[in-house]
Amino acid sequence: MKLYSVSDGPPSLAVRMTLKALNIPFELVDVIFNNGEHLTEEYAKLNPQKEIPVLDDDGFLLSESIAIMQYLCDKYAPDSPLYPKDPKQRALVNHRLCFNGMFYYASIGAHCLAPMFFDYERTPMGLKKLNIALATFEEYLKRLGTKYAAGDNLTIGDFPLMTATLCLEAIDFSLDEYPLIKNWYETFKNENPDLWAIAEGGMKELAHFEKNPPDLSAMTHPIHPIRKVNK
Ligand SMILES: N[C@@H](CCC(=O)N[C@@H](CS)C(=O)NCC(=O)O)C(=O)O
Repeated sequence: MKLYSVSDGPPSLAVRMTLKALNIPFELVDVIFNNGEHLTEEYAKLNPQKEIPVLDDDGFLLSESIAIMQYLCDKYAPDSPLYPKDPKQRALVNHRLCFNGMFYYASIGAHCLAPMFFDYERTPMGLKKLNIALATFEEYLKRLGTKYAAGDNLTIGDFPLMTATLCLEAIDFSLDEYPLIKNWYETFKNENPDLWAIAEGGMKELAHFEKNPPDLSAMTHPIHPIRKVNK
């Protein structure tokens, strides 16, 4: 099994956490985002969306990090509490996965990551959306009242929420206004050091890029404006 992954990409890191938590051996193929390795026609054969990550399980190609995490659990660990079978418990895990992708990480990525790599400003509107997403996650944690995002046990629902939240740590965004998120984030780190070790590498890379914006001027991106660099 191969995972095409970018070393500081939250969706890739969430899949790597899943592989680690399930003890599945795999070959890690590093895709260098800053060189635009994912924008080639060769890469599009793996994933026509030209996004990272992609799983290649003996020729079975799967993109979309959430689908990959669900597939890994279903195929290799159907009885794992990481992806419970009980319909309501599983629905909550699925909710956290969807909430993250559609709402939480969507606003974190737009506010924290896009301006780190491309020619965008952080805007008051982006900050507003980010705070709405954080307040919503805070409320979900309050309503459920459990240690982890979808219950008292760790599930795959926690992984992408963690790898999204690490982007905030990378830009020194304080979680003081969101005590339940802060507590959940620290609990995850303390109780799952081997999983956090995977995420921490990405967080440190992002923290580096926050202070030293990468030079992507050799890249032609189909969507994002490339920052001009004075050489
Ligand atoms: N929906 C995708 C999103 C993955 C994603 O956003 N990957 C980023 C890297 S972290 C990417 O490939 N972006 C392509 C680009 O910006 O050119 C997933 O969850 O797998």
